[in-house]
Amino acid sequence: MLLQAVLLLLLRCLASTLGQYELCKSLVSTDEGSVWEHYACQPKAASMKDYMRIKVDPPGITCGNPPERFCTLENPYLCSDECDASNPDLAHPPQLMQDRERHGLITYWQTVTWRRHPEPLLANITLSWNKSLELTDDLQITFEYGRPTIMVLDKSMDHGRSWQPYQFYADDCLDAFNMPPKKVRDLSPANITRVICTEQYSRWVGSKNEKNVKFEVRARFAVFAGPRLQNMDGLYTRMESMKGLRDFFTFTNLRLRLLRPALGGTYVQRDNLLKYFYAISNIDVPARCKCNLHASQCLLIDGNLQCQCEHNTTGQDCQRCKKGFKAKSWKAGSYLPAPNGTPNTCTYLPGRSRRLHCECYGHSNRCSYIDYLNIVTCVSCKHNTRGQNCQHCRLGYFRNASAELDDESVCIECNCNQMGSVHDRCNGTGFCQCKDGATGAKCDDCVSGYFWKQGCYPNVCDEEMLLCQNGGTCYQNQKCICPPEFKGVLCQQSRCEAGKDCNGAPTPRRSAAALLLCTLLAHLLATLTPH
Ligand SMILES: *[C@@H]1O[C@H](CO)[C@@H](O)[C@H](O)[C@H]1NC(C)=O
Ligand SMILES: *[C@@H]1O[C@H](CO)[C@@H](O)[C@H](O)[C@H]1NC(C)=O
Ligand SMILES: *[C@@H]1O[C@H](CO)[C@@H](O)[C@H](O)[C@H]1NC(C)=O
Ligand SMILES: *[C@@H]1O[C@H](CO)[C@@H](O)[C@H](O)[C@H]1NC(C)=O
Ligand SMILES: *[C@@H]1O[C@H](CO)[C@@H](O)[C@H](O)[C@H]1NC(C)=O
Ligand SMILES: *[C@@H]1O[C@H](CO)[C@@H](O)[C@H](O)[C@H]1NC(C)=O
Ligand SMILES: [Ca+2]
Repeated sequence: MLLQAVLLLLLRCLASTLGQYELCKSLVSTDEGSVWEHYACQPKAASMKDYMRIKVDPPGITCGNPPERFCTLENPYLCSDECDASNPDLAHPPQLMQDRERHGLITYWQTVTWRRHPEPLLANITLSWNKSLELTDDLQITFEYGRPTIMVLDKSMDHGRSWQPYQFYADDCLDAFNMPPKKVRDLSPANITRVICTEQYSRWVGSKNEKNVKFEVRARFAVFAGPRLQNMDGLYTRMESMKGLRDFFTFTNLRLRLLRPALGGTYVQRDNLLKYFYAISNIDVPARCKCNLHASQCLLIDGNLQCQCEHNTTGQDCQRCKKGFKAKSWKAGSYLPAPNGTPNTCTYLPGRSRRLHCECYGHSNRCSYIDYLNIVTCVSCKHNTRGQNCQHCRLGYFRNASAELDDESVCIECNCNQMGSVHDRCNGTGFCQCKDGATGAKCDDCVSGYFWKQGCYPNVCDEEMLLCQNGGTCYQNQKCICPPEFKGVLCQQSRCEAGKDCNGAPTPRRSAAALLLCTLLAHLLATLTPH
């Protein structure tokens, strides 16, 4: 008990220090002992650049193959820098956009220079996670040697099948995109999810002064949560009620379309195209796994982020109910009511069972879940019952019509006659299946024309059609008992029929006996007669 109390305190304590929605469940004590309480929960925000896959287009856009020289915008005649893909110290591959920089050494991906001007210098950077994520703070891209003058940030929510613009960036929004320039702080709660074009991150201020391009998440959150995000409940309440707000921060892929590099002024200097290119040293993606408020953990498994789903949900984003837990349709967890939200747990199918004490009509107290059939079934039904709910009679038994389903004598043995029936099973009213000639509910009788002798056999003789002939008598329909002169099943055959033996051998034998009898009689007569 003490241990449990300490554990409880620890969990409560953790819950209060972890922040909001970071626990899916905790053990609470009630009158009936300790039980788990379930809450809406979400994983912690993380630096998702560690998990992103980067693809740059077109092929050959990365500098260094062949090696080339480049200059800087501030001093276009200082062109001592070199990009060489075959030299690790001078190479600028894409992974340098996501590395962890040490000792203040800035590492960056760099493109070829704009040597084909006036053909535009275009590059795409596609970032993929193979997982739905939700932005939790500003997305930030750090450009070395100046920020692009025209750029689009796109997002996909379906693993790159479809894309939509997320934000437009240009030093002149009207000119580049025919959109009026906006800032996030111009947005009201009603149009916070509007896609805007901003000039804030594209104007030339010197390449060292301002390197970052942002997609503002904090400023958008602040519209609901206050300037220092002190009222996150306000934001979470809006997330529940405002259609599209949660989706606005959700993505599986991001794409940067770089459409024109930094120019360092108004015009492109055609005589020094070696100073125009793109270089990115870092892309910060603060986000959390989208688990629909059904998981507090998101782990890297076989190279992919996966929610560790609770509440009997499953799927990469906990977006489905587990098999066997589809009583209600799936629902995302809810942030409301604060502070713990509603888990919207998936539950067992009703009717088939009620949790683990399932319906067995008193013939079993044990159930098990059969995964591949997706059913809960009673185990070891007693009283000769069977079935998912012990609602049927075992083979060889039938339903007692005058007993309730939960009666111990609900099933009556069929008692089929072993000799007369095909097998020992009977139908719902106790009738057995009889062999030819057998009849009766239990098949222990014979139909007429049959006689019983360890089963029913066709009559050999009777008093109607199968009469014994020549004075024979019918014995229990089984055989005719014939007089000595006759034989055959119905005594139909005379023993003399063959002819010659009849007046031969048998007659002298009979005469001898008669002669003997006569002799004896004659003797008797002689002794009795007075002389
Ligand atoms: C960048 O992506 C867009 C959209 O898919 C495509 O139209 C464009 O051709 C791509 N640009 C490059 C340089 O690959
Ligand atoms: C994406 O993630 C899912 C689930 O984690 C996995 O089955 C699939 O193979 C992954 N796809 C790629 C391309 O990694
Ligand atoms: C958003 O709404 C505010 C006030 O309703 C309006 O002033 C602003 O122009 C709107 N912004 C956009 C981008 O439509
Ligand atoms: C999910 O189902 C199991 C039974 O398989 C149950 O023990 C558990 O408590 C359920 N989880 C929730 C959150 O209801
Ligand atoms: C059928 O059920 C009734 C009611 O429980 C019981 O009295 C009767 O004995 C049962 N019949 C048989 C053959 O078991
Ligand atoms: C069982 O078989 C008997 C005889 O064939 C029939 O009369 C009776 O209706 C059957 N009962 C059921 C429930 O099928
Ligand atoms: Ca870097």
